[in-house]
Amino acid sequence: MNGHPLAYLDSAATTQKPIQVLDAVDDFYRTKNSNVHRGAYALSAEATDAYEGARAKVASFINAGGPDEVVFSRGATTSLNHIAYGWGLNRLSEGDRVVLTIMEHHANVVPWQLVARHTGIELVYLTLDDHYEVDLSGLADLLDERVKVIAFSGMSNVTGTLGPARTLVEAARSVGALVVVDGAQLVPHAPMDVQDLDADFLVFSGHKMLGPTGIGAMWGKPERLEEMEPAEGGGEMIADVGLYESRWAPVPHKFEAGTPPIAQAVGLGAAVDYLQKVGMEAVRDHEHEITGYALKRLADVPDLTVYGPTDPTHRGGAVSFSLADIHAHDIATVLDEHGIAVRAGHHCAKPLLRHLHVPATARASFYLYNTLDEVDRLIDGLLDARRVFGLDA
Ligand code: C6P
Repeated sequence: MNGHPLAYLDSAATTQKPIQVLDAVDDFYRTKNSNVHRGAYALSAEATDAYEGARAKVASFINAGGPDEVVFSRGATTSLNHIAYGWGLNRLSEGDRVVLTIMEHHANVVPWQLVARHTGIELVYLTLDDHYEVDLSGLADLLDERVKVIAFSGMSNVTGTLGPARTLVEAARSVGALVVVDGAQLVPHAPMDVQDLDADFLVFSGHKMLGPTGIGAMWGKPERLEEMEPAEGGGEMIADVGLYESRWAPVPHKFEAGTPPIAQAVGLGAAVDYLQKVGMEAVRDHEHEITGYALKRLADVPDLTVYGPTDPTHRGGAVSFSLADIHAHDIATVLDEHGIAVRAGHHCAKPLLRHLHVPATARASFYLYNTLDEVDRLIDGLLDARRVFGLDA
């Protein structure tokens, strides 16, 4: 890239794909391509088996009670919209509260705002403290029967802050509220056990965990999925259709309207196989090492501010920073000239950036294929940015 080997430090945006995933998608299209749950012929049965097999793999990856607890969707965003519309719109009303955190991605803010427009519910935010941890000091005062949902990110895509899942699940239970965990940045990076997590819903995206784009999942507790209405209607999701009323197919199919992303699901299944073979503990430990090394080396770059917790074992591998008053896009441009890919901007987390009083940050994010050498190259690139923008003059 620009005359250098690519150092891809943007896995929080999307990850690279192993050959096993590419092969699985290719093999599906070459040998099994047909629609699922429809054709009364062998090829369609094979496609259906591959699609449902992928569901079973994803269910086992997060230790779900069974494959029917996993709904395939386009990704975390679509899953959160399903929950907000399918559950929130039908079950929330004026005076009810949804508690979010200031570090939420827009995907866990805007759908609730849309529900608020229709229902008059109130959105309430927990902020971050000076250590970039979710500030829980006001939580106890917030908790009353008005709180119906607590929805939070398992790991911030900007600061790497971990959502305090245990505390928030306990808090929600104490007032009978639902828990929605945005696992877009969590599920790809650490072992996940939904039975241990004990939330009501968990969402994530396949493309952030070595899988294809266009596929993701919503896990839900069986009773929640039963009581939830579909947010989309159409083929595949019905048991019967009359002129004025319809009945839904059983869970999870009632949430999968239309032809699903079949090859993408198969690719996600292969990604899950790959991650399980590596082992999620190993993935997590590797990222702790890289993130720890990055934080240590970034601390030595003059005029550089990191926005996020300092302990690499209690945070994710998304590391946002600014360098003096150089615009984040300019930093990314200089790094790009060194073959280093980082993201710059508001990272679809504008409330958080406002809270941090910065218009944009540069962000390096790591995954299992990144190396310490790439971190060294990042540091060299940042030192070059200092020279380019005259900070060393
Ligand atoms: N964050 C990033 O560069 P989708 O786009 O549906 O796959 O994922 C949405 C999403 C939801 N929650 C969190 C915490 C996220 O980080 C993301 C996606 C990307 O940080 C793209 S903005």
